[in-house]
Amino acid sequence: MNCLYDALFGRHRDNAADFLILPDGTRISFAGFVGLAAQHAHAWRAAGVKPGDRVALHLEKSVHMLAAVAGAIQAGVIFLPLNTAYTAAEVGYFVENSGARLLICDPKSESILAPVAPQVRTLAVDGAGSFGDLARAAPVTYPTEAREAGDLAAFLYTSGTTGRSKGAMLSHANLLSNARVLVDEWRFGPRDVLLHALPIFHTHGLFVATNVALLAGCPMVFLPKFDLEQVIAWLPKSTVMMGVPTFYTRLLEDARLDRDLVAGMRLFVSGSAPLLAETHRQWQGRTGHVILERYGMTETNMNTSNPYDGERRAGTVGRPLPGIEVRVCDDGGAVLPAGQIGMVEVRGPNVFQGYWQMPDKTRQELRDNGFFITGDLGEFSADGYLTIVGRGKDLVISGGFNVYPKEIELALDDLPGVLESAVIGAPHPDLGEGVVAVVVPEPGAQLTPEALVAALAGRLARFKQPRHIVLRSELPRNTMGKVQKALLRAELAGVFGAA
Ligand code: MCA
Ligand code: AMP
Repeated sequence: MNCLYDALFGRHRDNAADFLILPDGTRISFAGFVGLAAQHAHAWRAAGVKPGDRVALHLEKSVHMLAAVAGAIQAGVIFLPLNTAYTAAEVGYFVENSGARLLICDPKSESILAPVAPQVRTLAVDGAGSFGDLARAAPVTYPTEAREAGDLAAFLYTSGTTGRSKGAMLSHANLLSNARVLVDEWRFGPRDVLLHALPIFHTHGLFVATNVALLAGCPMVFLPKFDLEQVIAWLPKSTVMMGVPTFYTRLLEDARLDRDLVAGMRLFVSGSAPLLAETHRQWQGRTGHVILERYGMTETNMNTSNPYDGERRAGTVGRPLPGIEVRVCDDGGAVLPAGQIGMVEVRGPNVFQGYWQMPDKTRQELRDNGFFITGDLGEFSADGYLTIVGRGKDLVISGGFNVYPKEIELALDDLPGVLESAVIGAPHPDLGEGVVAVVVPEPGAQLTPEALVAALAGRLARFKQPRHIVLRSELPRNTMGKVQKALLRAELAGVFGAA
């Protein structure tokens, strides 16, 4: 028994229906994909990986990457999907911290990543002796490794307010329980066609979108990334799209978006970052569809959702999903009534198992009674809709990617000539929020924003790098000496022209 494998893949062994539709029209059936997954399970074993080992994947979105993930689940291997935008230094940290036995990557990044992962074999997906070759040579069936519901399936690294990334440990049961709830709540069935333009190294694209399609037995139009032309071309042949708010704002900027284009669609889901009420309304005006906004986290998968039937209220993230408790608490953990703002806490089968080898961090965020302290500030309405009103954690969400200011500040402060820095998010018309750094040079240092960005290049993924840098002689501080980021946010709100 391997409940996650059996539910997502095993039962499709003889299913000849389409699972993946690629942009060039190629179709891969469920049964075909199950065979590919088995070949990748063999490849993990052939590469020396055992059940319970960790492996890291630094791969562009592809059928092979998805099959490597599925194969890891079948082989009982814990997988770490990594954002391909991460630099070698960032990948090195994840590999070392997780103790990953093997890192697989695309051929183009092999030479860059090999030095940071000396304890693992870096194998390309294609090419002689590669992981891909191991898979291609393998049989299309594999004796599935038994896994208990509580066994770990994946580590997803999430940056922290201290600047150090933490590996969120997700069990088979965490992933399966959430996917089941979402299939029911969003009425997924085999007649759906899911337009999939999200990356598959994060919860949204991998667990919310892909697992739901697998459970429902519906095909996915599997686009390599969000490409406006491709999305517009495939919308008429799809029934559901899941996206970050940037997908919706980009589509709204295109005159081709109208009711006819989306006539065959039944559902648009948004999440990972706040959807502006204005975007929600504009979308309804142009398409006649009301976007369904939901709220989740890496540590918990999805927690709340606006209803499928019933009012999808703009600016809110809806009600707690079935089987999941969501409460709003004061600083001491006492539950607050509707109408009061406090910390959002979550408990349920979806909540992760803790941070890998960080018991103190786990204790700080996961209460003994099972409630996870999300770091988001929220408020319930009298009729049970949750609004996320802000963040108790210092976090910027840029185009759906999380950027923790502390990590950027530590990198900036480390550069020659930088005395100190403060990083904030400012409203951005395309990305929701854009990263802004206020940097104080050391006396006499000649710094320019361009030189600072160039110096960060090898250290931080591009999406984390400031898109706007302001040089100042000092940072505003309160009487306790704490940097007043609220003042900076107010002052710099217009730098991207979106305030
Ligand atoms: C790309 N770039 C970005 C971002 N993405 N910069 C800031 N923020 C970003 N999100 C940079 C690139 O490095 C490049 O920089 C330039 O922008 C253009 O790159 P390109 O690849 O063309 O970008 P894009 O295709 O336009 O991508 C924007 C995007 C993409 C479509 C918004 O970032 C995306 O798909 N985001 C989705 C993220 C996601 O799945 N989040 C879910 C996390 P340069 O030109 O200078 O080199 S899971 C989660 O949050 C929870 C659990 C939840 O609730 O879902
Ligand atoms: P991640 O660490 O990538 O899992 O990001 C999780 C964070 O994204 C949450 O803690 C929220 O701050 C934010 N988030 C996700 N969905 C929404 C939403 N619909 N509205 C507002 N914030 C959201």
